[in-house]
Amino acid sequence: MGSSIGGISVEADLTATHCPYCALQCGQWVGAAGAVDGREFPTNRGGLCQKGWTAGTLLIHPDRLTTPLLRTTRTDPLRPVGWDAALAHVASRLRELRARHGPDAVAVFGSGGLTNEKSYLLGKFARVALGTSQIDYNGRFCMSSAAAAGNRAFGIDRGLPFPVTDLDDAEVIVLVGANVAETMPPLMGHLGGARLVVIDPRRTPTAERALASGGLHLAPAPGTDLVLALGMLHAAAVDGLVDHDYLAERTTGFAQTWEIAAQWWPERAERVCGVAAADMHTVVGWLAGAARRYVLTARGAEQHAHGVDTVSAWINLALLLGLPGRPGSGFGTITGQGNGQGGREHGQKADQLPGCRMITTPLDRAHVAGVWGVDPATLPGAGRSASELLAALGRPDGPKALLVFGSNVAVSAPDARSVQDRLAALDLLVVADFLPSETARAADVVLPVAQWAEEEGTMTNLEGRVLRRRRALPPPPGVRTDLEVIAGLADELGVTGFLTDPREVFDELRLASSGGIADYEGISYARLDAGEALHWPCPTERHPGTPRLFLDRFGHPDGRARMIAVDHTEAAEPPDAEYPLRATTGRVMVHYQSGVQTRRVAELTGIVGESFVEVHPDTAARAGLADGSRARVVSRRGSAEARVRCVDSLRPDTVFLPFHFGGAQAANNLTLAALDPISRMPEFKACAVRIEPAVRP
Ligand SMILES: Nc1nc2c(c(=O)[nH]1)N[C@H]1C(S)=C(S)[C@@H](COP(=O)(O)OP(=O)(O)OC[C@H]3O[C@@H](n4cnc5c(=O)[nH]c(N)nc54)[C@H](O)[C@@H]3O)O[C@H]1N2
Ligand SMILES: Nc1nc2c(c(=O)[nH]1)N[C@H]1C(S)=C(S)[C@@H](COP(=O)(O)OP(=O)(O)OC[C@H]3O[C@@H](n4cnc5c(=O)[nH]c(N)nc54)[C@H](O)[C@@H]3O)O[C@H]1N2
Ligand code: SF4
Ligand SMILES: [Mo]
Repeated sequence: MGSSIGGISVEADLTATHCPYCALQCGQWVGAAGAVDGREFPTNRGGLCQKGWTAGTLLIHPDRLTTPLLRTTRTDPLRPVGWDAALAHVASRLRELRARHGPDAVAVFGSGGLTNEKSYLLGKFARVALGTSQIDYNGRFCMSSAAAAGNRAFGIDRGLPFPVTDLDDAEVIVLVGANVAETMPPLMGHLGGARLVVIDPRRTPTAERALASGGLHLAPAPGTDLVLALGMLHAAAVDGLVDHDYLAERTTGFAQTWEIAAQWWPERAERVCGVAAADMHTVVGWLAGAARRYVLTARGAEQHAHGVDTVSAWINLALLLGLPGRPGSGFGTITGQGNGQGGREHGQKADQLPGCRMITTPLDRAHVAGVWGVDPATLPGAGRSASELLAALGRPDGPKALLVFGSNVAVSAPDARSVQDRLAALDLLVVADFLPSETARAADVVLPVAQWAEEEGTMTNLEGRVLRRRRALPPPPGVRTDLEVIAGLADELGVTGFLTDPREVFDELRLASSGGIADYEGISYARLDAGEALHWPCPTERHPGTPRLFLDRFGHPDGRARMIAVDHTEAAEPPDAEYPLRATTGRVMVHYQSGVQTRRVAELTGIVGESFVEVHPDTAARAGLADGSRARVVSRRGSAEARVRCVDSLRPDTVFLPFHFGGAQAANNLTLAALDPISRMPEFKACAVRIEPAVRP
């Protein structure tokens, strides 16, 4: 690499890039042989978590896919094949299925782990080369509830409308369903000065930090956050803490919101969620009494069948106290995947086109069709959401072929066993990956692709800041980039106009996003490589970008934020006599998502090498279990094997499993695909289970 990147001088063989994993996008140096070091960057200040430190081992892992694999019947093993043969086979099967069943017979599943360039090209490929409406992505499982709630309240969906360094000076931060000490460890460095309130059914490491900061840990039952927010809203009102001037100047909808919140006095809310009414008064008092204060949500609050309303309830509280759009205060949601923000802006979502444009809006269609050089009438409409798409696979009216880029749905989708059945019912499953994920192992064709340190591109981190991913070393021989794979397939299908150079793809994306909500037109590789910190929207090359949104106005035409009247709904599957416990799921520090990558890193599996279930000791004893026993957790969908971890601080009615393991240990054998009516987010964080000793084989 050269001697200066972004104004930073570079050692001879080190490349300045960012971590492959989460949305914090910590700065990394990567050496020409794949060695990784922390790099000074505002989100991580030089530090990395264990996943980031060990990411380099996967570049040279023996399981690395280095040749396309193909089989013509599912009973055969996958066999190595050349690229020409693999792509020609896929294209001919796609043509055949399309001719027989129509364009929607082919579906595409993308990822918030893909660069902006890949997300954009995949969306274009689906709409232009395949002509299918059937595209969605794993961000549906991640940010969709937060995005929908942000859109309806603020008119713009940017996870954090401010840089994370703004949090450094906060006095009070309320974290709702966020375990950042494990999910984004370097972020804790930005929260250290504040009194923290952590809302989580479990006493997580983040909750421990809250207690150490003089704050509180509130432990609602899974799926009852909305009631807690209503109780706190009520407490704020009766304690005289409402910011009436702010409500009058900057919001609408208070009267309707209050009609519902008025019925949720803290003691009544306490009976549903289990958090003491006194604590509700305390927390709103802290928030109202501080000058610099934030409310942040993450997946614990959002991954529910009423996740959008739950986020809206927390936004309502933040608005009531006058936080959003004020310097030094705000509401935000903590985006999860590396490109979870950019990945949801550039057209992988069933209903969206690049720039957060809507596929159902004629002007939006016309703009994007113009950039793509096609007739707007040829663009398909909105397709099925991720869960609904997976549930339709192989059905008479559903897709017969699926192309997967960057997701391991066989492990990470709700009710994973039935998703595996659907994959098995397909005529054609194609998976592009660099490792043999559970989904890849089920495929007819596997296409080996480059990893983060082997490719160029851009990512948009949790702050809406666009970053450069840079190539430190070439991919192994035989491996192609996702862009080359997508363009190669388009070519085989006889469709031209698919570029493979990331910079050229980005320049096209800039035009497609121009004038949209997520406007990238003014962002260029040249500006990023010169070290500029560019947050979207950035409409022109002279525009400085927008690190802070909403300071003057919100995104709705009237400039006001909207309070949305929301009320409590019981979880889709409440506990009963047969399944008396609430199971919730989430993450541990050393594993990432479905675990395809981190389960292959010895340093990480040495710390957590198998699934576990956190159980209160009394609950364990009642089930004939003790710390260290092997348990079977059973729901109406299936069961998951896990080692018992007795946790005194856990609610006795709740158990917790990580979702990082597959097969018999998969937490998603238990979960259900009950979907939020607006975001179509599945209820990952609450299902009814019982727990019993594992039957010995
Ligand atoms: N180590 C690690 N880090 C990651 C990832 C990873 O897989 N591993 N993934 C990245 C991605 S894609 C994401 S989306 C983020 C997710 O980041 P987080 O949202 O912080 O992670 P989770 O563990 O899914 O959920 C957070 C907490 O929600 C709690 N919770 C469960 N149910 C409820 C509930 O009903 N209400 C409330 N208030 N809390 C509840 C859980 O106990 C858990 O501690 O992490 C990112 N960072
Ligand atoms: N029970 C439960 N289930 C959950 C959650 C939960 O909290 N509980 N969380 C949900 C959330 S928030 C998320 S984000 C999802 C994530 O779950 P998945 O969508 O399954 O994500 P990963 O496990 O990261 O799988 C990514 C796959 O793509 C590959 N990959 C990585 N980068 C690239 C790339 O650039 N190109 C290509 N072609 N392949 C790549 C990896 O090797 C891996 O096989 O899981 C969801 N599932
Ligand atoms: S916190 Fe996220 S971005 Fe930073 S090193 Fe860990 S996984 Fe990578
Ligand atoms: Mo996520």
